[in-house]
Amino acid sequence: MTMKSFILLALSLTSVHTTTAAGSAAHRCFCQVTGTLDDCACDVETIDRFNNKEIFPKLQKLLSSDYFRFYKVNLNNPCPFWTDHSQCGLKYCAVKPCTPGEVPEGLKSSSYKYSEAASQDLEECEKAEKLGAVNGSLSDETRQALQEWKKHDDESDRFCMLDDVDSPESQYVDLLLNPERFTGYKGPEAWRIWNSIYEENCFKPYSVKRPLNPLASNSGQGFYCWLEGLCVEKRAFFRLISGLHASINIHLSARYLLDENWFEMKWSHNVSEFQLRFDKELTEGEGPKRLRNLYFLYLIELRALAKILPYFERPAFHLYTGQPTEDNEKKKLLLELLHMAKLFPLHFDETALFAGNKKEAMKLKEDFKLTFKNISRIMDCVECFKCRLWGKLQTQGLGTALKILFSERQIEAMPNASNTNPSFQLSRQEIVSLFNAFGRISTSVRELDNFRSLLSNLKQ
Ligand SMILES: Cc1cc2nc3c(=O)[nH]c(=O)nc-3n(C[C@H](O)[C@H](O)[C@H](O)COP(=O)(O)OP(=O)(O)OC[C@H]3O[C@@H](n4cnc5c(N)ncnc54)[C@H](O)[C@@H]3O)c2cc1C
Ligand SMILES: *[C@@H]1O[C@H](CO)[C@@H](O)[C@H](O)[C@H]1NC(C)=O
Ligand SMILES: *[C@@H]1O[C@H](CO)[C@@H](O)[C@H](O)[C@H]1NC(C)=O
Ligand SMILES: *[C@@H]1O[C@H](CO)[C@@H](O)[C@H](O)[C@H]1NC(C)=O
Ligand SMILES: CC(=O)N[C@H]1CO[C@H](CO)[C@@H](O)[C@@H]1O
Repeated sequence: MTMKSFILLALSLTSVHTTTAAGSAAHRCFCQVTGTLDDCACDVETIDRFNNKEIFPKLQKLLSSDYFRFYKVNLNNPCPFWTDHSQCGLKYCAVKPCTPGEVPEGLKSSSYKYSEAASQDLEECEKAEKLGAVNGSLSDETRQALQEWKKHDDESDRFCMLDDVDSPESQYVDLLLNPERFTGYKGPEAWRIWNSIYEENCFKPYSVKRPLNPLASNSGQGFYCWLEGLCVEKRAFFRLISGLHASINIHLSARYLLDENWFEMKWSHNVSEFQLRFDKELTEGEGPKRLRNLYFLYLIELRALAKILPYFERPAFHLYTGQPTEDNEKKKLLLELLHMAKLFPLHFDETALFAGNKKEAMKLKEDFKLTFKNISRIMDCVECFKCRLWGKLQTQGLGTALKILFSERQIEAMPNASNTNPSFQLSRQEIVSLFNAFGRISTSVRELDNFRSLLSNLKQ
């Protein structure tokens, strides 16, 4: 055989090999990531189109604004469940808090008010800020009543532990400077977190031991058979957590540290890392289901955004950073985004959850809430600070979405003074985490498109 024909043959062989491998490599991750999603009336393709073309670009723009990029968080809460010794020594885990000069004046002054003011002033401030967003035509007695109600009710409405933003331990973090990406956090420490979430904080029939822990021997039993036996709410709970887990693992595969030299670090897609996590054959069939759970999570958060629209339509609501022109512009952008979310044709129907027998439903909701709160506490046990930051932000964001979907209170554009029920409220922290958490899920859905093409072009 001449050299030339050998090369030709080799080339044609590779290309044949490439097409089959390409088809199957993409297929093995995405074969089941198509069509109708379980427990809801929506399909993957509709979400892909809607997210990638419409939501994603607008949301990215919104999240780069000052209001949304500065997130106040306490990363120094001790782990309430076990003593964590190993502080993450990996440099990619470091979170760089903002120096005072980097935080916009408007944000700082309100935190100044909160942290420095005497306690009765603090109440005044809180009242001014929270009730200030509400129409001013309330009588003093109503205000007083609302204030009282709110203290009690906010807590009962919540799905999530919120950091004490007034604590001196809480700091602003610039999320744009601290992107969620590969950190190298893995092994027993990371598994302990996921394990305690799935094993101790997820509903499941007690008789079933899921072969989650990679340290334990794999019984070969499929994870998902036990899911069938659960009521829709408990199944939803698991799928939300699994969707969040999938999203985190997509991000670390999409922003993997590929190369590092004296001058720069190169972060980009690591296709084999993605395959290890989501390829059907490499994950005993679980990978594609995890990706479907990501879409489920997407639908839940999207529905919450559609539902919260009237709250942000209030004329008195401002994305306050102290720069009026920019603040108005951003509010306009926010409302455009929410209107877009509202127009999505196949929304999740949250009324299907916690329906049925009232007493049982209430109990179930209470359990759901307590369990989710506990998961938000577990985030304080994550040793890698960068992971802790995004873990806290995303559980808070999801908790806020659940609060929106399942609050007993009306979300209205004009609070009704003669209504004795206090109106629905969100804190700045809840707002920032809600949108940034959705930003993560939206980015993951977008990244799946990138991985799909990378896998199709795979040469090996
Ligand atoms: C809160 C938190 C945030 C993190 N953030 C980051 C980060 O920003 N950057 C980073 O590089 N690493 C992060 N990590 C670590 C990362 O998630 C993995 O734990 C780590 O990469 C090790 O991966 P693994 O392949 O061993 O499996 P893990 O992802 O640790 O999963 C453990 C086991 O859970 C099961 N499992 C995996 N995915 C799913 C799913 N979607 N649904 C259901 N079950 C599943 C599998 O059986 C798997 O063996 C974070 C971890 C935690 C707990
Ligand atoms: C909270 O989570 C911890 C750690 O996994 C677990 O030990 C504890 O039982 C959980 N508590 C509740 C009330 O679920
Ligand atoms: C990509 O991920 C795989 C699997 O984790 C790893 O073995 C490989 O070294 C990574 N590639 C690069 C360029 O870092
Ligand atoms: C305000 O609430 C009262 C009592 O619930 C109701 O009768 C009234 O119609 C409401 N007004 C508006 C404008 O919604
Ligand atoms: C019920 C209502 O709309 N009350 C007041 C809301 O605030 C505006 C502007 O301050 C007043 O004009 C309304 O009367």
